[in-house]
Amino acid sequence: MQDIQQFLIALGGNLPSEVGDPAQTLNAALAEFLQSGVAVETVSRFYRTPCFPKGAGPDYVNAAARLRFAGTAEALLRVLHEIEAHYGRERIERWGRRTLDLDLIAAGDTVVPDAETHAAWRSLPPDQQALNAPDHLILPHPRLQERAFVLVPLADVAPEWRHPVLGLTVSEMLEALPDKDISEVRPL
Ligand code: PH2
Ligand code: MG
Ligand code: MG
Repeated sequence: MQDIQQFLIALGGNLPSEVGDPAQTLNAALAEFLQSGVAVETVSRFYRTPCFPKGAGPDYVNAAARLRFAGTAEALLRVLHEIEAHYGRERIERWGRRTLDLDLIAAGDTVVPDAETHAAWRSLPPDQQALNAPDHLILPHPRLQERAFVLVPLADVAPEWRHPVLGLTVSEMLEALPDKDISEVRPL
């Protein structure tokens, strides 16, 4: 059996699903992990966050969780996609609206697929970010250090987790963001 690894995920949604509003959808999704052999160690508070990019859709509810799972990052990603599908997630628009988005943020301190590819995705200019989606898993998530809607919830569950490429903890990455971005992320 494989080693049990610690994984960090981000949860979000800004459209109602068949189980209710985004907060109800996030709770229902979290309850499903155990059936897939994934242990949910800690869940953050839930936050209301303005949609990024601004104006692309209604406010999101965002959260983060620390998971333990005895499988690969790719296997966990399949579980995330299965759970998303249960809540009516349709992969049409990349950024605007979704009932449930489960993003794999990190698998311990592993860098996937390699440091060079990671650097290329991290430095993608903003106008290219909406056009180019990686077709393979990139870990840690290449945009996590820029987004208050990821870092604020993550600071609830893993403030000391250190980014294996940037060398900064979650708390340090959060401190580097503009105060305005942080103040827009409000507990529900
Ligand atoms: N997710 C996106 C696009 N925009 N905005 C907020 N506030 N929260 C999100 O989780 C989010 C977003 C793509 O997954
Ligand atoms: Mg997302
Ligand atoms: Mg996603």
